[in-house]
Amino acid sequence: MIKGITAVRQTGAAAAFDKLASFFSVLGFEQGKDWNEEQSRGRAFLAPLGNLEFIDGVPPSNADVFIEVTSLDSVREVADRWIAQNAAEGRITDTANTDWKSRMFTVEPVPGVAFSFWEWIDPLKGKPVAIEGDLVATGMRFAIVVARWNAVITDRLLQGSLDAFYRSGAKKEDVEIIRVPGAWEIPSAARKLAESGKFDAIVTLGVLLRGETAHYEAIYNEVSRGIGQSQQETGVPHAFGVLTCETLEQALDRAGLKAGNKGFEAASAAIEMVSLHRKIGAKA
Ligand code: DLZ
Repeated sequence: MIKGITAVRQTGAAAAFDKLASFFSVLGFEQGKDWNEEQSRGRAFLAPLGNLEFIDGVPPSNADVFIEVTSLDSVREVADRWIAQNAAEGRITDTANTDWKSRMFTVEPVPGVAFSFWEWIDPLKGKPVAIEGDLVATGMRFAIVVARWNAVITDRLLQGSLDAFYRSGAKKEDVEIIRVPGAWEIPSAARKLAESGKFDAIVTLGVLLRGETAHYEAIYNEVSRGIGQSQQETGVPHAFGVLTCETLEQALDRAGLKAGNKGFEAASAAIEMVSLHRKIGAKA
């Protein structure tokens, strides 16, 4: 019968609401449904697991929300950068060991609203035994191949990708943008860039509209096959950000309106895959 638990924080002021929303977005939380009523508005952030715990004894920090993560140092890097760029008044503690075999830091993106982030020190405790890429793009080089066809959409996808790269620490000079006429031309440009050896990953962005594209299936199959083949044969990760939609409205929704921004998601996948390749390479 019990369905879920929601921890609600009253932010007090619109500026604090916006700051907290921005902070939780950059950390990579999945966004839930926004709501807007006459008296109040809300923004939800989701985590795969949630539980309610009562503590009898000394609380581990002044936070009343504890967020377990699998890469505390990466989260800390993102949090430090966000505070430096957005909140001079924000506070963050040192990362320190706790008395329950874990490491933790506490951050106040807005003074008085504290969140503690922690991870198990014992890798077998709480954390799946898996190698995973991080979302830190510092020191990575990317190429974005973007189709001009349906530019009203692809420009938004491009902005989403750039947003993801820069927010994750990539430098402007390490992100190259390459424009091609249409989706059909994406694979050949992507292949050339991947073979150049100058990029750690390629992001491909385009839009195919079924209603307006003759031989839609044939074009889509060829574009996706070509991008996949380039990835497999060069070994360079290629993120797939080619939308296939019935209508322009549907495409707009996926380019930042209602259903996230697929350009942002593709760039995030590219960062994660570069990080993963490096980790696998270091282990081998
Ligand atoms: C020709 C065409 C059509 C009909 N539709 C699209 C589309 O929906 N999305 C897209 O990115 N490109 C389209 N194109 C252009 C082709 O991808 C290609 O650029 C031209 O056929 C020139 O080779």
